Amino acid sequence: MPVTQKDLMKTPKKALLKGHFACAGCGSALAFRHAIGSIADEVILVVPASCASVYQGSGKGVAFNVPTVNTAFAASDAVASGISRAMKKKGKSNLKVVVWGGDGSAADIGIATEIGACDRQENILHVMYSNNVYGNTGGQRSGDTMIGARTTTTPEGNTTPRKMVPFIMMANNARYVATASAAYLEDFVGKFKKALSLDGFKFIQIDISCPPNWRCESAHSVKISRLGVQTGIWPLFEWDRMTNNVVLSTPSKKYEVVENRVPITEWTSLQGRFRGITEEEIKALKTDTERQWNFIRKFL
Ligand SMILES: Cc1ncc(C[n+]2csc(CCOP(=O)(O)OP(=O)(O)O)c2C)c(N)n1
Ligand code: SF4
Ligand SMILES: [Mg+2]
Repeated sequence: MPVTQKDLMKTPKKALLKGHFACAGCGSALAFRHAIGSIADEVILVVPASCASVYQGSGKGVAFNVPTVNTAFAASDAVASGISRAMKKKGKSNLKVVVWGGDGSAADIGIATEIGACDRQENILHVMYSNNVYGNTGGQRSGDTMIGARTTTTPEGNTTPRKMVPFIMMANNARYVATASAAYLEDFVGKFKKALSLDGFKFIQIDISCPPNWRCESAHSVKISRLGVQTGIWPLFEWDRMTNNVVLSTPSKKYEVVENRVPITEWTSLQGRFRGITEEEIKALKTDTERQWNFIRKFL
């Protein structure tokens, strides 16, 4: 059943308490509150080194209101696999094991253990929240950084196409793969719940705005995420291994048609990370966006 705005307002339990350390306008914290809040009584969370290790708070004031295991960067899916197996042995298969980590671990440093867990069909859900950089350590380029983005390690603009992690997970036989956006939380929470209803390895990448690293206004956080979808930069879809079909999600349907898309410059102009972007870089960004869409079209 689709999740509605009303359901979001009634998120059963607060998973993220007052006093968390996330920046104002953090899309990851927003998504966390609704997704993890919707299953707060039945989740065990695994967090690789990331902003989430920090924004959970520390000491007596810890803001994560769910059982959480913090792991080394590359180990999260291995740790989650162990927990999932142990819970099954104890007869507690009702507990959902969720990895909540960034793009730095999911696209780069942790991808080996992630693919390993996928290959073994471990019963876990990996949520990759993507701010397109190593945010926690100062905003270095990750494998998921977009063309043209100025990061601390690509001050003149990133030149490499983004690594398309959802397609990597499809190719590695995940049970369920989806993309989501912090601007469309009903869609995200619906996919999150669907993923958790399935056995095996599930993967969701969620696009989240990150005001300090995207150098944008906190108040523009949701607007920028929405434009990410409307410009076609971030197509929302789900894929199920049983059908091998991609289903475009409602917010993205219209934007498969290039002529319907909002110009990319409406999205770049709100973000300091694209200040100084050239016509050539915009062209390359559009080409890379179309590369994603062409991949999706093969499965429609
Ligand atoms: C093996 C290893 N390399 C580097 C680090 C330092 N480190 C901690 S968090 C982090 C950035 C994580 O980036 P990402 O996964 O994208 O999450 P974000 O910080 O953006 O939320 C880095 C480089 C580390 N903890 N371990
Ligand atoms: S740096 Fe970005 S991802 Fe990290 S807490 Fe701040 S807004 Fe969120
Ligand atoms: Mg990141």
